[in-house]
Amino acid sequence: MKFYYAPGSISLVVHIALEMRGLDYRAIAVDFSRQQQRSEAFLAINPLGRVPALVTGDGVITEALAILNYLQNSAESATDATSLFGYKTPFSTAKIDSFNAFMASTVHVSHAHLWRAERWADCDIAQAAMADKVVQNMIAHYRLIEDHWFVGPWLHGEQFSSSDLYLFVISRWLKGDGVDMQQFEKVANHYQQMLQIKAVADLVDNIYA
Ligand SMILES: N[C@@H](CCC(=O)N[C@@H](CS)C(=O)NCC(=O)O)C(=O)O
Repeated sequence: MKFYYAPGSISLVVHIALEMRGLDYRAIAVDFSRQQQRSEAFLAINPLGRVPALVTGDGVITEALAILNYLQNSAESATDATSLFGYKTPFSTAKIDSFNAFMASTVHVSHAHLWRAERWADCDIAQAAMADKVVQNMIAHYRLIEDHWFVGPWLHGEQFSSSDLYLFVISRWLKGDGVDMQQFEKVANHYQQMLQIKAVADLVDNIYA
């Protein structure tokens, strides 16, 4: 498999999953500073010009959520299914999907209003107004995670899941968004817990430093 990623981006969610499962893949960096995500070569892989993208034997998969589900379904059919994807009941997998969809479609998008406002508005005043809402929105989302979603010791309880990857990666963006993670005690502890996982520490210290 070929895995297209960019440091600092949501691709870290998938990158950790690939590493934790010990899968055979080749990581290919997409250099945003050189606008490689808009190059003809990359647009042929993902016409949206975004990472992550995973090239499998069956074709390309885009969207972090879909790639995680693909890896999960592959693990279920494989004999080496690891504890990373240990939840199996319809309800528990739906809870994972529910949280991950919230992170992908709401929290990630709120964060992007600071960094990619040009996607939604051309006018400087509108872009500035969107940027001004980021702290308030991110705090509201994280309050919901802390008070409603978080079960502990992992997000959904005793069993680690792909939702822990999502929570960790987006939490890394809080500081840049102007939000102090320490106001969310469970999230801050979870962040430190995640850093104890070797695959996570290796990626964060090196490729995503
Ligand atoms: N919904 C997509 C979002 C992917 C996405 O927005 N990736 C960003 C990095 S976090 C990107 O590639 N941005 C490049 C650009 O906007 O030019 C997913 O969850 O995979």
